[in-house]
Amino acid sequence: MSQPIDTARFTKVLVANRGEIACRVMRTARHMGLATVAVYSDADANARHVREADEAIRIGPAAARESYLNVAAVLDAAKRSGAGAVHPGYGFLSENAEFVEACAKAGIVFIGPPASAIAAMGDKSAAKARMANAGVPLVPGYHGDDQTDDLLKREADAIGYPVLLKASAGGGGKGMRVVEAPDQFQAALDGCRRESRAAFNDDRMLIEKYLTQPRHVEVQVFCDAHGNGVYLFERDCSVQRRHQKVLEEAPAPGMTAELRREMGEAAVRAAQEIGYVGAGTVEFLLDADGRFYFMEMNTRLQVEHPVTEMITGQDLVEWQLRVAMGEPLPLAQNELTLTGHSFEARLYAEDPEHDFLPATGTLERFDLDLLGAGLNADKVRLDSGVDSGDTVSMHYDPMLAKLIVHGDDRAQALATLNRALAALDVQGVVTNRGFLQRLASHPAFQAAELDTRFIEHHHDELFAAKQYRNDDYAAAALVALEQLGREQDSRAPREDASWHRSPWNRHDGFRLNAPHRIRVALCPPGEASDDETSDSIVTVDAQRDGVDAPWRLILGDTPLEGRLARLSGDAVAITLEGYRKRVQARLERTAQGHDIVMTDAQGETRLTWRRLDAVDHGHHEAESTLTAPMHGTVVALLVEPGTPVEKGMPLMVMEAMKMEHTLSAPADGHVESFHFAAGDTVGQGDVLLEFNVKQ
Ligand code: MV4
Repeated sequence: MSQPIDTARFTKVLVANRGEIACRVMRTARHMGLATVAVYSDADANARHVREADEAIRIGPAAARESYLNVAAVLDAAKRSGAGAVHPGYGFLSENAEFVEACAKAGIVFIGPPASAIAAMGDKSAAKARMANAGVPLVPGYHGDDQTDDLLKREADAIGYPVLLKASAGGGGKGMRVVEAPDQFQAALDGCRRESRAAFNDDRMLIEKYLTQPRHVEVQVFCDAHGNGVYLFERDCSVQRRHQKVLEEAPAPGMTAELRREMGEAAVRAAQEIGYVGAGTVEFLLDADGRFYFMEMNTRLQVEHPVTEMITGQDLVEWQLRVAMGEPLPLAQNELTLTGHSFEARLYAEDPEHDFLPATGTLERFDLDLLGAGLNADKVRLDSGVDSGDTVSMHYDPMLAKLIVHGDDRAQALATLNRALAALDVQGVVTNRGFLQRLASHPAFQAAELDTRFIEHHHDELFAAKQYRNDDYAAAALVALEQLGREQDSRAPREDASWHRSPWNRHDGFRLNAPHRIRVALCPPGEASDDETSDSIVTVDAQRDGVDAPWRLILGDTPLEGRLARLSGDAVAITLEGYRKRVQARLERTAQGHDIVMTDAQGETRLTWRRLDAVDHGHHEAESTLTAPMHGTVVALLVEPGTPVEKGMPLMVMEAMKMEHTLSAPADGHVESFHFAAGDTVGQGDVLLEFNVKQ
């Protein structure tokens, strides 16, 4: 069935969104040769989506209601820019039928379904009636117009308890109540009605049999304007927290080919029943017995669409743009294939230790060290709306980015996810990264024992305080020692006895000679105190005979021999008693002090540290030496020995790896002697000069 349609070719697309989805949509638009227009609120004037756009238009103040949700302002931006089409992303105006109609009136293509399809799914009761009509399985229940108390009670009794009361106007878990027994029905009905009147100005209810351990399995569908519809298989999104998805995967574990086809075909029938066009998701509850039931339809592209892209090798935003241009679907059902397995983990700026309170601040670092973690760039994707240096405000959803991975099978993909989570360097803003690692490495998750109460069910293990072992303290001590070795100013730690100030600063690659004996104190984050006798503090004594010698550590009374070798990026190899492990090691400044964060596929180990005492210098208390960290050439000597210099003043210039490095005074004092002259070649570890610190 083919009907003539206006080919609505457009060359410029406005993205009516922000964050990762705005960046993601623009990436595909660019690849397709389209010009991109971003919109921004005052809070986002320099946000990543604005930086990446060809053009960007201010649409109002920070508050979403006055900017990203403001139909008139977004439409005005589309007209001003001359964009032929608007992509709404998800959230904001993506399921706003009024906005869709306003676009049509202005002659602008809305990249999404017709307003009528959005409206058809907006009302749960009406939608259920239409789904029943299309032969889509429904949870046994009642979704009629008669809303008298008596009738609803009789229907609930007939369905059998427990039942679930849902607001007809609700969705996404809003306005739902479980009723366990008949004598609780009336009170629950009254409460639920009150809530939905307040939230939606509509108190119509529907009743369903309550499934106690369902999985959330949703089918990606796509329809074009020519009457074609396909499904791009399913995703399992059972791991949620308060109806907020956390981990998603495709395909859903345990699906048979037959169930996949039945669910897929039911989903396409659901979409075609309401005249759907574009990308949509039909959500099902999958019961433990393998039966599935329609839950709701999301009439937009979803956050978790990348897992479908990974297993199908298709770009769903490209499909959306092509369908919006009037083209037929790029592939037919029998041309779509499912390869391997994919996971998505959502990185939120929120604090799992404090009831997931949203976090704000400046992202000092935001990087994914693929190389250091030994990851294949084809198998890992980071969809992000932020970069290092960006600020995270409280105005919008706290999702920062999504980490998406692909593997040949579920186990391989999950191992890659854990490795990639460990390789993510995010500093300055508290995130749920550690929580994602605990989830993704949980034995029940690894065994695909999924249901919608997974987090609740495994709460104790997911939130248990980490148990620290001797090896954790020793490894952290080695990271601290390496950092101290790079440090310029040997006196800073002694002056700075508090946990709150930086015991180091990074200037260039030159290091002060490692002192003969160092003590560091380590403790779990949040337990830092100035009381050195506190039980939670472990002190480590460290000594070595030279830069190439191993560290001899004493932890409490346990002696250990250890080494640290830097690999690439944040990757280091830590060897303890001949047992070598590769981890990502970072130093983070936190509110409590300075943390050493070591991540590997098993999760995150975080210890707050400080240096306890300084150096045993023998007779030359205040004398230091500066050594070359690598092979190079001396370019110039900048001061006369004996001339007083202030801390930070340049003393010497060296060239190494085709770069000039300036070596500066570690403290107020003077150069006692230089060991080399301009033009000399120096080797790694050579003492370059003796420095006398002013007392
Ligand atoms: C249910 C259900 C059990 N039985 N319906 C939650 C969101 C909304 N779209 C529907 N939801 C549910 N409906 C019946 N008949 C359990 C849920 C549910 C849920 C569903 C998917 C993912 C997470 C969930 C968490 C709690 C409850």
